[in-house]
Amino acid sequence: MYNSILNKIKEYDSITIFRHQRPDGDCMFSALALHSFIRDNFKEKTVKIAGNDEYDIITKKDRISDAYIRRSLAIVVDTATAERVDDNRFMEADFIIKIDHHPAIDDYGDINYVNSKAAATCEIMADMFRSKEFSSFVVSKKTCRYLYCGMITDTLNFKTTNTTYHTLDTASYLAKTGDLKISDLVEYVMNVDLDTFQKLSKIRSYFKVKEKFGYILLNKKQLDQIGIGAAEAKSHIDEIGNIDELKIWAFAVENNGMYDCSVRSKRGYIINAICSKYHGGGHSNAAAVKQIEKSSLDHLFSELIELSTK
Ligand SMILES: [Mn+2]
Repeated sequence: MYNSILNKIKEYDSITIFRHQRPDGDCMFSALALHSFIRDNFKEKTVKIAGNDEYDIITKKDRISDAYIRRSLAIVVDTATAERVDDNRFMEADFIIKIDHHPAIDDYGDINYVNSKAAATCEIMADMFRSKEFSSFVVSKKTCRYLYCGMITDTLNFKTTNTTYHTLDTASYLAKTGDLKISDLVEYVMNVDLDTFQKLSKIRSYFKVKEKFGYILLNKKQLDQIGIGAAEAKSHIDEIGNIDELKIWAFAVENNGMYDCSVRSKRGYIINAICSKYHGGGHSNAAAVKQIEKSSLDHLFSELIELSTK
């Protein structure tokens, strides 16, 4: 696998890195890490990052012509399905490599490097960079920093259910190789500003509990009153993620007259199967659905409430 990926990177002069819509930290930082790795080791190649949606603390998007993409090797990171890719021109690339840690429901790559046991795409990418096959290449401090930042965003600083010995071993490798200032990086990706903190206080006042299921549901009017966008509000689901009594929790927002909802759960409470009934998906303990009717959202919540009692 590593050799076939490496050979493709060697083969192409033009590389385009793609990521998913509304990128999170793991997605953004794995794209940046790959970009920096290719820059450091293949100076004669051009490498660009596609995608229009921004990630709040750091973003990079290049203007890329159709012709460039057609002659490119496309490497798509952290994206489970083809329809989630931010910029569907990736399908026109000459060759496609998928690198991801979501359950493999869509093998849209010509090479699919998927490890759903990894806590983050950055963890997989670090595996590749430290492999025997890649051993003659430089893994710079900057690359290590990006990978570490991606890992802490997806694992909430190493506390999600998918954090393993291997996750920490990878983090340790990155900390050593990159000479990382760990607390500075945690501050950089995890701190919130005062305005956000005050909005979060208002958001928390909408928190409700049914059985062992806790949720926040905000309609358009409530979002406007708080002064926060639907996607941004929902990204704060981890605010309700540390409650002893709860097995499952969700954050739903009205968005264009429909509802988007993120769901999280404790180990043993498998939620992606339920979310997939509503055309959503994700990991066993972190999943989401998008653009469903209020009545479907009510059904989803009933299923989650029932599961939470088991
Ligand atoms: Mn991820």
